[in-house]
This record gives sequence, C-alpha cells and structure tokens, in this order.
Amino acid sequence: MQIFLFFFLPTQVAGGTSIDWTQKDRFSFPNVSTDALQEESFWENLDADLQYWTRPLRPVQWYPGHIAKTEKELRNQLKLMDVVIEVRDARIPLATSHPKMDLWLGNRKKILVLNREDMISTDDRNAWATFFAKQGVQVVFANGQLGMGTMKLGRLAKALASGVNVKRRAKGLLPRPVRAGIVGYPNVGKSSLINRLLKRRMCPAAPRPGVTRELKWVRFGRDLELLDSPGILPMRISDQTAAIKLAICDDIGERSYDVADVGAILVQILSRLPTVGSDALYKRYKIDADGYCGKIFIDKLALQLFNGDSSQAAFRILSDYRKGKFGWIALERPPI
Ligand SMILES: Nc1nc2c(ncn2[C@@H]2O[C@H](COP(=O)(O)OP(=O)(O)OP(=O)(O)O)[C@@H](O)[C@H]2O)c(=O)[nH]1
Ligand SMILES: [Mg+2]
Repeated sequence: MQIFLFFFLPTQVAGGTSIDWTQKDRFSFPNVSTDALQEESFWENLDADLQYWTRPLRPVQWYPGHIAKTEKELRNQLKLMDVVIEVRDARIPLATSHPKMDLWLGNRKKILVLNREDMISTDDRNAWATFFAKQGVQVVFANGQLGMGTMKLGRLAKALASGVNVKRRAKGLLPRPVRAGIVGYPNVGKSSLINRLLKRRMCPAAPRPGVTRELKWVRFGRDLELLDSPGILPMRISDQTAAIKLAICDDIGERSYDVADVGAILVQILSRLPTVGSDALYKRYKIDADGYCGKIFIDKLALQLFNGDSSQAAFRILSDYRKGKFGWIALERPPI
C-alpha cells in the first residue's frame, strides 16, 4: 500500500497536504479502493498537518496543583504495586501514553486498558490489538460506562500477581490481597472502571478532566485492592499534536486551550476525513467546509447560532464530536 501511495500522492504543500484526487482515473490499482487509499493517506498525513496547524498557536499545557501534589505520592505508591493497570483513551492511545510511565513502572507487571472502546470502530480496535500484540503488551479493551472488560481486568490483575502469594506461602506467611494501581491521563475513565468492577460508586467520576484529586484505596472482594489515582500529565507536553488531540477528546483541562482554535482544527480534521468529509459537516450545520480554514467555518456557525460567539460555536462542534454525532471517530491509528 505504501508503495502505491509513493507513486500516487502529489507533493506536500506548506499548510498541510494536498491530494489531487482528480488524478485517480489515470491510474488503476487492482483490489485497492479509492476510499481506502484516501483514508490511508489521511492517517499518514494527519500528524504532519496537525504540526503545521498547531505551530502558530499558544502551547497547550496543563499541570494543575493537584497533579503536582499527587504525582510524587503516586510514584512512591507504584513501588508497592503487584500490578499496574494503565488506562488510555482508545481514540488516542499514543497521545494518552505518559512519556515517563515505563520508567516509573520498571519491571512491574502492567496491563494496558484501552477504555472508551465504544468510541472507536471495529477496524480501529483490530488495528490496535494487532499493534500491541506485536509489542507483547497485554491489552484489554473496556467500557467504563457500561462495564465491559472490567471482570476480565479483575481476573487478569489477580492472575498476573498470583506469584506474590506463592512466595508468601513458601515463607510461611498468610496470603494478602493483590494490589493493583490504576493510572492514566485525566478523564480516560479510571474511576468509572473501578466503580463498574465493584458495582458500587466508590470513586467519584464525571465527564471532565481532573475529577479525582487524591489517591484512594478500595477493596474488591477478599483478594484484590485497587488504587484510584488522579489523572497524571507531564509537566510540559512537548508534542503539541498530542496536546491538541487531548483537547479534542476532553482529556485535558478546558482552561489550557483556546476552544475556538481547537474547534477550528477539529473542523479541518473532520472535513478531510473520508468517513466524515465536508458533506457531513454541511448536512449538520448547513455551512461549507474546505478543510483548510476551520476558523471561517466556526465564525459562520457563531453568526448563525450563537450571536457571533465563536467560543460557543467551537464548543458545539467539539461536543458533537465527543458525543459521536459524526460517528465514533478515533484520532489515531497505529504507526505502520
Ligand atoms: N462512552 C464512554 N464513556 C466513558 C467510558 N468510561 C468512562 N466514561 C465516562 O467518562 C467520564 C470520565 O470518567 P472518569 O471515570 O471520571 O475518568 P477518570 O479517568 O477517573 O478522570 P479523572 O479522575 O479526572 O482523572 C465519565 O463521565 C464516564 O461516565 C467509556 O468506556 N465509554
Ligand atoms: Mg477519576
């Protein structure tokens, strides 16, 4: 596929990529549909486009007091864990991967949870499953809202840590509950997963980042203890394309970004994405999108519905995306 694209795609232009699909009839590739090629090229170009679009913007950074306060405490607690459950947002598994996590965990046993599995397509899910399987990483797809995957997670955590009590018995000690720490970026669904597993609302959960502010131990039956933790982000996010994805997916505090800027970028993404495209945007808002200037689109929507308030217009588009009004759309695909 990559070889085809090499011959097929025209030059990359400043301001993103330009694909001249009028050329498509001049070539014919057996067994490769135009839609598949378009989609492939969209994913290949997305990060380069995002880099170009985010460069002039104020950097997105969010490191509120409660993260600064609990990060060190969490790092110390991680040393006591038998197993760590790292939760990521299935729409952006790379952008929700903390650059220091592996360092903090050392050779501690880890389970990777891709939560919000209901918010991605089966193709996305299969692609990530293959990607992580190749890396030898144990992945559980879960839904913290409805509970799918949580029983498996509980079972897996206990199974991975079973060696702890084998060692204790050998030393003549009584068995103790397995300790599992739940860690991850804000708003990815950590507390919801615990509540679903316990079938009780033991940990506060709500649709905004920064709800859990302190570490909290809860017990699941006689043999598993779970540590809920506040969402942790790096103090400085160096990759601003990742930061924009966090903003679009509501995984970073709202005060860290300009909602109009982020909404404009989302319009550009959606209008270029073959599975959405400007037709779907037109159908929903009755405004033409061209894939290059999301800001004009937002301004038009602001005049049409919000008395010229572009923040409100941008927020409408962001919340439509988050509610799946354009279909469930992931913002990342595994690197090839
Ligand atoms: N659609 C969907 N929503 C989910 C899923 N898991 C959690 N949610 C929702 O996402 C929101 C955030 O969930 P939380 O459990 O508070 O997330 P958290 O990771 O604990 O967030 P912080 O404590 O802020 O770090 C809640 O409104 C949940 O109902 C899921 O798998 N799918
Ligand atoms: Mg929480």
